[in-house]
Amino acid sequence: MMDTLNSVLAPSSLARLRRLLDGVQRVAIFCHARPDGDAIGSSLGLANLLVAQGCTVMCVAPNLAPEHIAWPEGHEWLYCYESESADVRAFLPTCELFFCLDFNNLARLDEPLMLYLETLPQPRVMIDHHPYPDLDFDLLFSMPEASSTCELLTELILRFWGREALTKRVATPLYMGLMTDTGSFSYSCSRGRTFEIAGILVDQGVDVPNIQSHVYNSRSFDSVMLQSFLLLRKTNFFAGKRVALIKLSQATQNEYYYQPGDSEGLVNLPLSIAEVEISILLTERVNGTVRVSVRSTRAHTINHLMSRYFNGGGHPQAAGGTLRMSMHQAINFTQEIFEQFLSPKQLVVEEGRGE
Ligand SMILES: [Mn+2]
Repeated sequence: MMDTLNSVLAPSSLARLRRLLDGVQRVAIFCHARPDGDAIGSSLGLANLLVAQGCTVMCVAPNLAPEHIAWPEGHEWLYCYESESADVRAFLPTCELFFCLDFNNLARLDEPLMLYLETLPQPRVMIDHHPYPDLDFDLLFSMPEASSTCELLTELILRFWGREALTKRVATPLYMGLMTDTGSFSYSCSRGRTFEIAGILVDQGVDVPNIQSHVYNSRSFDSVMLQSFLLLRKTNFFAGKRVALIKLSQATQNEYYYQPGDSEGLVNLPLSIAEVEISILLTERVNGTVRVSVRSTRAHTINHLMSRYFNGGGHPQAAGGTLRMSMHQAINFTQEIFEQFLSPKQLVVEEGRGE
């Protein structure tokens, strides 16, 4: 596994990064739409490091980052393109370098930001752990074996800047992303190295209980009530309880004052039921599409199914997609696909490109 890391962080790539960073003063860091702990954690980790090196940095997320992950130091550099596009558009053309963290295809930025970014000439450095990276970057650090972008970024920092650059300000958001992308070290961490990296971050001074409490014990009353309501009233079980399907309609979102991030972790809950092997969350969007999020036990690989039938992709046991149909149609379609997927005569699912 060290060999994989050595080829990802090959001397030629590190030399290229050194040339790209040479004399750079202004940097923008992008993360994917509907940012999660790993997206925001890696962005703020790198931002804190570059600011300590004397750079001016803006972190750009396509949509608002939920509060439970947007708290680490440096969060004042975080901008949301949806609501602050004027500030973002004023800053980006003045930059010399762009970093793209926790995504590997510009489409993950959502259309308005993607289309704008495509008009800008700045070189793009990608650091990510999703499979099947797009090659439309000037420099790629891609490692699907890494638990999280935060893990890979920590490796890069250790090799490129050295351990002294890993201050508490840098290490804290990195630990947050490592913790959230592994479900508090319960999945995507089959390599000892993931724990070694966590250990290094802890030794750099991160306050583990404080991070845990910010992320998991700071939910709003409405979001916990929404979760309870959805499990009790809006979840279908089928294929002999092997599949759970949670339906989050616009009406329910309005009733519970739904905020982005309120459904974080929700899709994982049915998997705590012994019989459930696949859990699906359908979220009805204002634009008339339905967001599909899926988690599975290791008995199944669901990312290829998501790219084949749901215009999406992702990791083998955590993937997502989008359906352009009504909520009612999306429920029927999803149930049909997953019933077939689990039937003895399985659907033909070819290897597809990831999200
Ligand atoms: Mn990630």
